[in-house]
Amino acid sequence: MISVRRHNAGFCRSHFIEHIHRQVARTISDHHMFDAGERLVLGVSGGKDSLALWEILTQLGYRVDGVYLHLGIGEYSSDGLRLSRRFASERDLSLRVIDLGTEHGFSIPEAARLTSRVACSACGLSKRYLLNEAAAEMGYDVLVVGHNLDDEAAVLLGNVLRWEVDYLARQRPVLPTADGGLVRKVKPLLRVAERETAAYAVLRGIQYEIEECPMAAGNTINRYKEWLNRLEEQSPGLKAQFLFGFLDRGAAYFPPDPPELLACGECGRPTPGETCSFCRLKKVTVLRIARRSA
Ligand code: Q46
Ligand code: ZN
Repeated sequence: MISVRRHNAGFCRSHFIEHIHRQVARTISDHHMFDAGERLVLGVSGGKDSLALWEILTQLGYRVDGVYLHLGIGEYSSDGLRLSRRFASERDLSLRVIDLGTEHGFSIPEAARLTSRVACSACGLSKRYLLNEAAAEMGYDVLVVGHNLDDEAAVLLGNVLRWEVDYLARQRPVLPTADGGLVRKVKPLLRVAERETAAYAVLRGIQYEIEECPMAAGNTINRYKEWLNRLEEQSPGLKAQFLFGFLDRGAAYFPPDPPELLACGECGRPTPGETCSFCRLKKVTVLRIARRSA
C-alpha cells in the first residue's frame, strides 16, 4: 500500500501507477502543454524524475525523444548517462548525448572552481541554455523537463523569500515559445511529489541514479525542500496548497513581462543582454583552463 497523505489516500501498485498517469495527463491538458503531433524532447539526467516522466509520457501514448547533458561531474555524470542509455535502449527510444567538455571545452566542476561560482548556479544556467539549444537546433516544438511538485514549491519559496518578482513572473507550468529560438518549455510532473516519482520508478522497475550529485552541497533549493518537508510533516498538503495557490491565485499579480530578446554576440541565441550568460561563463572558464595549462 502506498499512502499519499496530501490526498488522504492509499493505493495498491496498479492504482498508484494509474493515479500518477492521471495526474500527469491532467496537468498536460489543464495547462495546454502540447498537442498530439507536436515534436517533444525531454531533458534526461538518469535520475528518478526524468526517467519516470519518460516512462509516464510513453505509457500515455506520446513519442518523446531524450537529450542527456554530460556535465563532467565524475562518476555521477557517467552513471547518469549509463542509466539513461539503458532506459532508452530497453524501450527503443531515441537519446541524444551532449558532452559539455567535448562540445564547449569545460566541465561544471571546472566552471565552479575557476569562476568561484556556486556549482549549481553554473550548472543551472548551462542546463537551461544547452537544453533549449538542443531542442531548437533539432527542430522540436516542445522541451519537456522533469521538475516535480517539490522542485517547483522550493523554487517558489526561494522566490517569495527574496521577492524575486521577475522570477515569480516566469514561474509557470508552461513557458511559451519566444522569437529568436526559445522553445516552449513544459513541466508535466507539477502535480507529482518527489517521493511519488521515486515510488513510481521503483514500481515500474526503472533503474535510476540513486547517488546525490557530489556538487549539491550548498544548494539552496535542497535547503528549502527540507524546510517544506518539515512543514508538510505537520500539515500534509501544505506544499501543494502553497504551489497551486500561487498558480491559481497569486501568479496573476506577477504577469509575465516578456523581455526584449537580442541575439547573443557570441552564439546568436536569444538573450536580454549583449552576450548570454552561458557564453560569458564559457569564455571565462575556457580562458582560465588555457592559462593554467600554458
Ligand atoms: S547536477 Fe548541477 Fe544539480 Fe549537481 S551541480 Fe547542482 S544543479 S546538484 S540537479
Ligand atoms: Zn551566447
